[in-house]
Amino acid sequence: MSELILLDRFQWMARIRAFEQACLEGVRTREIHGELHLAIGQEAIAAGMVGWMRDDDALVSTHRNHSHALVKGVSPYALLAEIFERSTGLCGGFGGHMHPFDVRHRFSASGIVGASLPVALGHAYSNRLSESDAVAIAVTGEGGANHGTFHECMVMASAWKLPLMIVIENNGFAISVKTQEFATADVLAHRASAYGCAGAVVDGTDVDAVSRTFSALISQTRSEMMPTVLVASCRRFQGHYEGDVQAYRPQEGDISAFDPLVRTRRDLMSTGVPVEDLDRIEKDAGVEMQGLLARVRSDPLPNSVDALRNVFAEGGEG
Ligand SMILES: Cc1ncc(C[n+]2csc(CCOP(=O)(O)OP(=O)(O)O)c2C)c(N)n1
Repeated sequence: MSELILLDRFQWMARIRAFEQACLEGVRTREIHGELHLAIGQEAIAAGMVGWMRDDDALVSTHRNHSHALVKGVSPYALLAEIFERSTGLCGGFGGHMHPFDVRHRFSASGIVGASLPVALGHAYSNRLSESDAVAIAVTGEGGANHGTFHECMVMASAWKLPLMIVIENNGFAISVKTQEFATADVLAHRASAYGCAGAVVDGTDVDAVSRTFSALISQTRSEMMPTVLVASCRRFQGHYEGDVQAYRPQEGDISAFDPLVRTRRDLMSTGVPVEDLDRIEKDAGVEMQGLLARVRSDPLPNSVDALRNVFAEGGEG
């Protein structure tokens, strides 16, 4: 594990955004079916985690999962192919964008809100049983943090001293429900103290702050074998899903002040990084993801004959 410099984190954010933009294209062309949930505006949270997770740490995410998959080491090509429903995808094109599953990188996600928590809890329990000091990270939205699973997992993880870290991405809305209608970021973090655990709040648009806070909490989870909760607040730039008309959303005007890429760009320029270098990083990220998209588009779709494979356990009796 190593400390990345801010420029590296800028590059990660640029790659995540370019990946999301490549997905956006698939909605416009109707190559992607069903709901697509993007994390444009939320890139600093995933990019701040880079360098602090070990290969044997598990990361379990939500319906809005692409950024987390990428920073956990999932191949962007296999992920994009999965989202574009190709047989070369991570799950052969049958999982789709909400259910990527990568055993090798200990990454998975679920479209069931609140489901990342018990799955991560299972990883944490398994780590404890095998006397490993690997950590399990559950990402959830602030809406998901209102589920019973959040509290049930905190009860069990604190009672059994399990290395579970919960990252709450507080993007302001759970579909159309404003966070401020039920909690503040502080209230969400204080929930950890009800279980005798540490909780922290961070500005999720400040990649450097996310990195520092995430690093401290994951180290604490690992060394103390106790759950922790990190609340990272940011803005969701897109609708809940692509196609959401967002009638519930007030006119927010210029939201570039909340754009983590704009903010990091400004910070880097103030330290003397030339604008051309930053432009090149963003351009290269776009070229990389458009290159993957071209590859994915020429890949075959899954064969319908395989639709029922890997659905039921095979080889059992009757
Ligand atoms: C158990 C369950 N209930 C409801 C839904 C429908 N649903 C999908 S996303 C979502 C809101 C999630 O909000 P939040 O956890 O804040 O995540 P965000 O979308 O803001 O990233 C809901 C209610 C679901 N997928 N699963």
